[in-house]
Amino acid sequence: MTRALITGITGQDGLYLAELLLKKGYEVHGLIRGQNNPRRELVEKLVPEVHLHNGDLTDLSSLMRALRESDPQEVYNLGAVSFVAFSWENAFVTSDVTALGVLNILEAVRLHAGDDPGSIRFYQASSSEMFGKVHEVPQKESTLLWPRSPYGVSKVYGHYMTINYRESYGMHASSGILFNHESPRRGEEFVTRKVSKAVAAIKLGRQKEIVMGNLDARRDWGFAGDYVEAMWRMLQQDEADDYVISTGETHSIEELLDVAFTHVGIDDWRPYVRQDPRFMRPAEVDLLIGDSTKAREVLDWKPTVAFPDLVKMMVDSDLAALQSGW
Ligand code: NDP
Ligand code: GDR
Repeated sequence: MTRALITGITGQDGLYLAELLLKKGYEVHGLIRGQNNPRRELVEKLVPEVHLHNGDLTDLSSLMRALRESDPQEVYNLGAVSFVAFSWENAFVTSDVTALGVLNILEAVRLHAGDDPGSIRFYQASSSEMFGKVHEVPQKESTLLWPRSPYGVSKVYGHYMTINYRESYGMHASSGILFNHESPRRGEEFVTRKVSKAVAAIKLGRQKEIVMGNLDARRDWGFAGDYVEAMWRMLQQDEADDYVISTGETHSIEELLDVAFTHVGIDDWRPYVRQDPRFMRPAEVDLLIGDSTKAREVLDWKPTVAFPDLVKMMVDSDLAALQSGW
């Protein structure tokens, strides 16, 4: 039975990946932080088979212990401070976890693997935020990285450190440069979920408006369930490598609002949406659209959920949750 250790098990991707690996017959281990993590209950409810280990990406000895206890053949590093807007206000914490945390886990894996550094396959959750002020459209693996936030800068550090461990020590370390991916499990601070939840509440007469930031930004949004499949496929390759994972379509925040409101029968969203500088960012990533040709050819991966279906899935899920009194 293959054993995998997932950091970030309580997050959106951690939960989907745990479900996928369990379905494939893996023994799944997850790293959970904090002395009374409020999301432990959710993990125990959704994926009760997962073995949880206390640990934090900023604490090397806790990572060594989790590796010793789980002794995995595959490690997926999904843990991060992942909210871009938050990263300006908490740049040090973001760097500590999202950048230096990658160094910690890579080093822990290297030490745990001992004489055979390639024996543990490692996945790093890199991000399209690394492209930032984009230098090429669409963005691919070779596009120049120009991050625009402390989060983006941290991800660039983790990305290059992963490549460096591969090249220096022969580790089987791959990076997935994933574009935005969403689901009903998306954190409520991110724009798709903020919109789906608010639209559901407005439809049911429980909320009057949504207060938002920049409506012009464009993102390449896919479904998280598809994207964790790509992570797994990367680690099944003989050679470690880096891959862009994206749909190849881009949509603005305005289009997101169009689809979400229309789905509940409201044709004009403008009376319900107010912009506030509070939600504007010091530097914006204006346009993201990924070219995932390499992943499609080498990994035989492709997305299965189109943008309008993704938005409708999220709105329907929030409607159902609100109606059931959740
Ligand atoms: P989430 O924000 O949903 O989850 C982040 C996870 O990281 C949580 O489990 C969180 O735990 C954990 N974490 C935070 N700080 C630490 C720490 N100090 N030590 C250990 N774990 C920690 O993110 P997603 O699931 O959406 O994303 C997964 C990864 O993929 C992240 O690295 C993200 O940056 C990256 N990514 C995400 C994309 C997306 O569109 N979703 C796109 C590209 C990259 P806790 O519950 O305790 O806070
Ligand atoms: P992003 O996701 O920054 O792309 O990072 P987010 O959903 O937060 O923002 C997307 C775009 O929407 C604009 N926006 C708003 N965003 C939020 N959160 N709230 C608002 O009210 C709002 N109004 C407009 C933003 O300015 C931005 O342009 C996500 C995270 O999951 C990262 O961890 C991941 O690496 C990248 O996706 C790829």
